[in-house]
Amino acid sequence: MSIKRILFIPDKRLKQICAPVSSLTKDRLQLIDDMFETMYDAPGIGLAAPQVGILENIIVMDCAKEEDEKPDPIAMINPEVLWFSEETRTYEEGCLSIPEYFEDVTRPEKIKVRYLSPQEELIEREADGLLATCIQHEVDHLKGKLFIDYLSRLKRERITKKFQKLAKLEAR
Ligand code: K1U
Ligand code: ZN
Repeated sequence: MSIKRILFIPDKRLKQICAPVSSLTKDRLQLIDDMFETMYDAPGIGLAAPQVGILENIIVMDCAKEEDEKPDPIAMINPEVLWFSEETRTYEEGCLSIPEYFEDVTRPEKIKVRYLSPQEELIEREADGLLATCIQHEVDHLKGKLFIDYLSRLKRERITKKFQKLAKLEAR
């Protein structure tokens, strides 16, 4: 297993549309293990493959946040959100590709998602609360969409400029 480098905005790979996974090879199963290790190390509650530079439809998450909660690792391959509830929920989201920046985002409270598990089972399940928020955040990553795309243009431009400056300093 290995910890991968997480890409930060304005890396162009974070704005690309990812490709469906056609087969679960040994390399892809290894990637899933590495994504879990990278997510737990960060730490975070989710991670999408493009955040580690792989433009494929793979996400991992573990929304068991409390110390006394049992870990609940979930990997989804080719996830598709089939249904969104009308009720919404607002949560202060963060993103490992935009470190130390948090803002409220309102999304559907409940969803139904279909995906392939690493064991190649086709799974359909409903999710609510933090898990539903996290799945939507991660599925957005696969479409090149970031949580800052839900914010006002002013807020989005401000945070993007900050990270553009940091990237320029690092490239020197
Ligand atoms: O996809 C990512 O960038 C990971 C992101 C997932 C996420 C957070 C909040 C709402 C929806 C999706 C994170 O994990 S940011 C870090 C974070 O939220 C966290 C870190 C440590 C403990 C608890 C939460
Ligand atoms: Zn994110």
